[in-house]
Amino acid sequence: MQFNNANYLSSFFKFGDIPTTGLPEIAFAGRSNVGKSTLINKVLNRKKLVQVSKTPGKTKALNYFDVDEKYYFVDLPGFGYAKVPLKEKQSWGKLIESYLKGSPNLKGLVHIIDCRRGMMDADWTLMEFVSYIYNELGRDLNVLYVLSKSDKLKSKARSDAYKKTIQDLGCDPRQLIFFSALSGQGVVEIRKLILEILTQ
Ligand SMILES: Nc1nc2c(ncn2[C@@H]2O[C@H](COP(=O)(O)OP(=O)(O)O)[C@@H](O)[C@H]2O)c(=O)[nH]1
Ligand SMILES: [Mg+2]
Repeated sequence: MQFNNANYLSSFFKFGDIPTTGLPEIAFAGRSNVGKSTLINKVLNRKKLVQVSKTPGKTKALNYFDVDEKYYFVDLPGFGYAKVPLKEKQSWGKLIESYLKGSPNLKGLVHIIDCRRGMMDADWTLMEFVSYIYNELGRDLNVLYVLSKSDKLKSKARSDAYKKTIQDLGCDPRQLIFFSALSGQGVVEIRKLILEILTQ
């Protein structure tokens, strides 16, 4: 298996507190409750490394996980939760902006989308935010899109959701993967793609 030994490193609330080690890292982003923590646990083959929250919008920090002492997985704060106060949303934006701008070792982003909902406003905001920042930097960021909770849809609805999201994103079908923590759909493929991104 690709990732054998993962440990929680630390949670950072300020970009300036993150140590610079030079290890390649990959970040995970998505709306609150989309299944981000569940996905990270599954990819790392761990049950409870990342806390699966029943209260959406609770994680406000950049949570770092050390993987095999070779990579970092970064669980970004969830966004798009309506009940979060504006001030908190703004501080989310600032933290993510300084993180994206100031992390030369960031190799890619896994953007998780609920397959039942498809691209929502908050997902577009994230996408625009990322492309704006990387345009300014004059670089590209590898993005892997994951359609989460695929067990919640029957096969016809699932294939409709796939087609619709490919169309919305205008991305290569290889960039969009279904995932289910219940059935295990997609996990092997996602591990492989993450490793490719980290070692590019
Ligand atoms: N049916 C189903 N439920 C899931 C799946 N992934 C996550 N969940 C549930 O969705 C809720 C939110 O998951 P969590 O990983 O905490 O989402 P996060 O806020 O994006 O980190 C939890 O109740 C999970 O058990 C999945 O693949 N299938
Ligand atoms: Mg979470």
